[in-house]
Amino acid sequence: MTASLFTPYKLNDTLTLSNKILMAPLTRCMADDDLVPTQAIADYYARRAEAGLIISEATIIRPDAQGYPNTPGLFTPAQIDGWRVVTDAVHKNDGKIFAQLWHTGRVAHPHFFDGGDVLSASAQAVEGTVPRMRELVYQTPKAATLDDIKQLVVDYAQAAANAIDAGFDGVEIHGANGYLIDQFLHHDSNRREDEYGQTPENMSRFALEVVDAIVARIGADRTAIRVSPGAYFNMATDPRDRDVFDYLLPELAKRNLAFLHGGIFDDSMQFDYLGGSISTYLRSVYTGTLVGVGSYTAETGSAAITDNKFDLLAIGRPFIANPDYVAKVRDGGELVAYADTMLTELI
Ligand code: FNR
Ligand code: 8K6
Repeated sequence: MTASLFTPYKLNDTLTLSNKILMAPLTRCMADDDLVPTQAIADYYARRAEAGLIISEATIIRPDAQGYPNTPGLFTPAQIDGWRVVTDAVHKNDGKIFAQLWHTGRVAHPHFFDGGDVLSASAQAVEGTVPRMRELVYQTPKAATLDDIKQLVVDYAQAAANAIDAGFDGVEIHGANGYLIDQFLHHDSNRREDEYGQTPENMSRFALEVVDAIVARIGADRTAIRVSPGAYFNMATDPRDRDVFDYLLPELAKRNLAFLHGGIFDDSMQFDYLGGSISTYLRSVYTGTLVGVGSYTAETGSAAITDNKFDLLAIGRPFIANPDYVAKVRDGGELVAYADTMLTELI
């Protein structure tokens, strides 16, 4: 029933995965106070090395990208050294690991970076407060100037180069879940009137500039991206967003990236303006390797791959509960059910 997951998958001439199960990126908020990954984090990922590919927890590209406590970074020498311990441990167990590169944009909070501006596409705040730190109310961001945007693109590319330096096999650009790149891609958060706003081409410009800068630094074979065409987290819905993704996705396909990954918690969610689920929509407009995700089991995910709904399956919460998820699925072992209380510990 899960056999389709256990054949190798060639992403490109550089990378072949040993199976089709990816570990989804999972923020754990357990880096040290300098945002350096610890030995416990290295051990946690090493235990999961049987995944065809691990995608790291979202990792911030620079200080003002931070929106949650103790999320790791990839911008200081100590952070790069800390990640090298992680990637060495994963490689020693024959695994592969990509870094997920993150800027939270308007979901950042100056509490984490000693004040300073919160940047977004436009001065449109997201409602609410930082999870688990309810006293921190989200602020109205500053609309990024053209100079800010140039610097952000440079900093994304530098973080990608740092990831390779730290021994990662590649990077996944976090363009999903209502964070900075996604804030340019949705009308709720992008009200700009310059060349980064209003039209699908303009609203896609920042995402494509980041992709192109990273590809120029580390190569398309080692570059992937995650996107959320359906607004569901930190973002309000606007049916006009469809046109933006109808433009963006074929542009991404032209770039021959390692893969495209949907950003969603439950792929059975239907979006009227996308004509179905996230994976159905992405499959209809994107021609390259597609990663499906969102409340799948190994059985339902394997069936979706057999039905050609997507090519690779990412598993999130079950991987938190079962470090040996892949072996259990392969050998028919009993899975431990995920519970939110497991987030306090790295098993
Ligand atoms: C997430 N998710 C997530 N997504 C992402 O792109 N970057 C991240 O850092 C995180 N962090 C994160 C933390 C926790 C605790 C959860 C539960 C989720 C979303 C995750 O990658 C995945 O899309 C969802 O969990 C849905 O997949 P599952 O869990 O149903 O297999
Ligand atoms: C990028 C991730 C930030 C991480 C913080 C922890 C997230 C915990 C999520 C728990 C799952 C809740 C699902 C809510 C999704 C919204 C769906 C409508």
